[in-house]
Amino acid sequence: MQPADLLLLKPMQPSVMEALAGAFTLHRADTAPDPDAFYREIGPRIRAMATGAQAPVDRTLIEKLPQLEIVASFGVGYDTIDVGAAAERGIVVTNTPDVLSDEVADLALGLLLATVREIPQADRYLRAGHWPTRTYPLTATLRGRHVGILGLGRIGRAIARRLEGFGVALSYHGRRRQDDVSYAFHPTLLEMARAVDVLMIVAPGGPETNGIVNAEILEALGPDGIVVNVARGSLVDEPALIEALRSGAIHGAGLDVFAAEPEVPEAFLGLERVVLLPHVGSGSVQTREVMGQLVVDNLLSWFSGKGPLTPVPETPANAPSTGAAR
Ligand code: 8YV
Repeated sequence: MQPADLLLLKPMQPSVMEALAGAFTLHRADTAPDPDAFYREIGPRIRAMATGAQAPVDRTLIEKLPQLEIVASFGVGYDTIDVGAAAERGIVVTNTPDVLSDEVADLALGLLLATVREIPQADRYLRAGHWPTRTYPLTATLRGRHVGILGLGRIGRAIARRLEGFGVALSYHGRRRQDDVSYAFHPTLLEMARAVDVLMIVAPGGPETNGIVNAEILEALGPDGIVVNVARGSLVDEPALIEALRSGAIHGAGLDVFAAEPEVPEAFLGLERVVLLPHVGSGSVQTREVMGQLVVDNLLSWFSGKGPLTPVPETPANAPSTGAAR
């Protein structure tokens, strides 16, 4: 049988490229000299896509691929894929949940501690040779804090479990109360922001959460408030966050994600009480390899007739269960 035609919008990590090349006929949109001609010629043959958050899959693209059966995405967040448009066509979308939860949770804890105790700033202070002249200024503390988790999904729970060991109070806000946890549930984000002094953002991106961490929420966190975001930059009103940091409405922020990555608003760079990371939450060699393997395994499982391994919840129940028979 002919290997199925698979579209890549951008190259993926070498292990994934190698595995895909062994099982599919690959077509790379990013190296096509004439994109219109590329989609005219290749589009009708494409049955699969492998992609990631940095390469959006919108309705216009989906319409150019009439035979598309499956979009396998690298990463747990899939806010850059139009899952509604995919569902209308019965296209399966898969992501890579679970395999990155502990890695992202570790990073979230590191970023929280780094922000509260100013670890990168202290490192810069030592390197700049200031220590012999003056000891580093005293910092804020995690002691006695109350952490509010926005989005108690798989990663949010992994963060909460770690925080239990740090002896802080824990609350959460999300779409619904979860009966199997003892943390306090707040039906609104504002109510939670009033109750806590750390806001840990782990909810999915997309239209429902766009800009929900706004000036009112930041004000409610208060002058000791810390914001940590390991989810998507789109959840935060960045100009409002910059203003809150400048005015002292909150104390500090640790950010692994930004609204227009890899662009970072210049104003953040000039602020002292922020720790900025280039979206590295899941970025260890080991975890990225496992994520890549899950992308490949979803595609192989689909085309061998065993169905997708980790379809997103929006994938329609009436989607064909496998791609093997076509
Ligand atoms: C991705 C992420 O790995 O899983 C997600 O949703 O944001 C990251 O873990 C990253 O975007 C891949 O480039």
